[in-house]
Amino acid sequence: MADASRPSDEATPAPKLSAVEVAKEASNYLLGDMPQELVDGMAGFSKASVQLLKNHGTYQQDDRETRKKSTDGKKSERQISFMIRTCVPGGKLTAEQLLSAIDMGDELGNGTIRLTTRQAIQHHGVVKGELKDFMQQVHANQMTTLAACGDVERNIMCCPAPLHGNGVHSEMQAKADELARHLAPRTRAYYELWLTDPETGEKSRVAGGSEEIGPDGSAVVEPIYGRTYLPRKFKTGFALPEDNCIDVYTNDLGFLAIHESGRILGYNVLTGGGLGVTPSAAKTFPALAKRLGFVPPEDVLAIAEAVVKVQRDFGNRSDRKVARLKYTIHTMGLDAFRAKVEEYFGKPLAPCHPADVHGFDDHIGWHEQGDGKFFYGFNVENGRVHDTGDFRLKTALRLILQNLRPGVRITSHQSLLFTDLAITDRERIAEILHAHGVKTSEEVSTLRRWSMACVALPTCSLAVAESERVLPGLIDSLEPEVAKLGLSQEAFTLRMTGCPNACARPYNSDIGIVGRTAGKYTMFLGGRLLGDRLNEQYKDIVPFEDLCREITAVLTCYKTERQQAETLGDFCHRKGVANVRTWADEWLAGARGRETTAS
Ligand code: SRM
Ligand code: SF4
Repeated sequence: MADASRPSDEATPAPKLSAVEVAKEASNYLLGDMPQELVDGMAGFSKASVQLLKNHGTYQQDDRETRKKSTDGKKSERQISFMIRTCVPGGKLTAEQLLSAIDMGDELGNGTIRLTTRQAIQHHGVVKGELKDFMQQVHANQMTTLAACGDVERNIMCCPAPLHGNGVHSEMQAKADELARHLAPRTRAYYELWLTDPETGEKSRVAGGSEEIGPDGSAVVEPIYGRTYLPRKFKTGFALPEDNCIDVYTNDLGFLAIHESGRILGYNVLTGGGLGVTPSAAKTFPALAKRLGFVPPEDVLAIAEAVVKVQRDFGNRSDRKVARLKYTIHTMGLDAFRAKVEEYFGKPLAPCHPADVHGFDDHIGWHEQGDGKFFYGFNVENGRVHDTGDFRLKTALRLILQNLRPGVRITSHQSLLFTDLAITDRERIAEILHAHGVKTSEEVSTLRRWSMACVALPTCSLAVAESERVLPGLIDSLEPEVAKLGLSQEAFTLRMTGCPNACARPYNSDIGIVGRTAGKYTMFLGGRLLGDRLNEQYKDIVPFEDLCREITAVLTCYKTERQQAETLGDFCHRKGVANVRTWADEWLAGARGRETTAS
């Protein structure tokens, strides 16, 4: 593939590199001082290593609640531990791999695991002294944490449905796997650091070491990324027009599979999606990906590589707030960006196929696979697998995995699909779940099923408000209100995050609730299940205690004024968020009046 020259810096001096860029540059392909720091007896790593570690799939964190407990006026000592994210391309794994991940959570983590909004697995609470053991167990499990975080291609998402009827899903899933392998970093640092046997010095190779030889005769370590990798995280996803379950438009790079008669003709290439914002920096914004062009299946790897390389060479390396691909496109302009991608790609891009997303399926419940077997979409609230009191989801999952040995897939809604089942397994699964105080998906309300919350407190260092720990309670109070309105069967997305970074994708949902400050949230309305429209701010600084009433007011407005079969998001968008607010505020004032009269 022809590689165009990088931008010239002859005319203007290059802006100062960000500290993360400096650390990457000095790291010798992501190794840095980590080998020494790993065994220095300290609880954590240096600032530079903390940045490099992300590319190895781990974040240094501390329990923020323990931090707060200092009462003597002094700064409390931070209890450092690590969050570790394991890649699961397209969410596909085996029963053994998931069982092992659950065991590792018990043995080395905080006793839980978390299924993420990008179909991966997170562990929390691993201490530094056990990081290496953890990574070796992940490797023994034939998985990797390399590039689960960091300035590289992250876990590639793909519709996980095991539908074998016409071959389209399997073909797309195989393409996503191929691309994940193609874009995996080749550095040997990962196995130098984590997989070297301390006694024999023997290394188990995971992804490393390119065979490519450069013009000077030396091996090219990272043929795609180069020495300093990408300016920022990079995310890719694969979806189908009739099923955008992975929210393809929120990815830096999206592939929408265009198919006819059971054959994928090619992919519409979408670029520049990304949701995170910093409210104090007006230059930041959420964006949905833009339609760039169409490629046949055999060009997917080449076009992805071209887009990645353009971002590598033209993305902002001095200001990380505006370093994602969406800002590169915004700065260059879409046409200039497309021209540059075509230059790297080596040929012009065909225009996009007119097809676009028109459906969405979370794959929850029982479904035929098309090969005589069945799969069961099992709702895991906020992706957290735990045993707490009478609710023993972790134990129930263990039993299902051990007894039935199903295939497993993680959805981008933080839930699970058990695959390759017989219909006779239905009763057995329900029995196991009920015996452990867990509801089947069929018993979970539509409202809860379509909700998501990010991790937030106590582990996330960026959280300003609660999310995972409070959304279940909010839904408990909303469920009777929704039932009273006769909307229990209505599917709409309710997504909550503990800060504006948007890890549960609140900005294209029907109702987005985003942490603003402790106990207060910004509400957004007017996105939709299809994921192809950003929502708009509805109200700011709403106390958590008011959220139930505020949402009930919006739903009452929807119930009263909607047109037939109109979804909540479409209704809010058509009526206008300001008009919904006026209506809902009048209703709330009336409701308060009625309460006063009644008392
Ligand atoms: Fe995220 C940072 C958790 C999906 C946008 N995200 C974080 C960190 C690592 C906090 C940090 O930097 O210290 C969070 C770890 C908290 C913890 O204690 O576990 C975190 N993000 C998550 C997960 C686990 C949320 C979940 O509930 O599942 C998701 C892991 C996905 C994965 O498996 O790879 C997760 N994060 C997302 C998504 C959704 C998506 O990708 O589909 C987004 C919005 C899409 C996007 O990228 O724009 C997202 N996370 C961010 C951002 C904002 C990025 C930006 O461009 O502004 C940050 C902060 C940053 O990068 O500086 C962030
Ligand atoms: Fe943390 Fe914010 Fe992401 Fe939630 S949205 S996990 S609070 S960074």
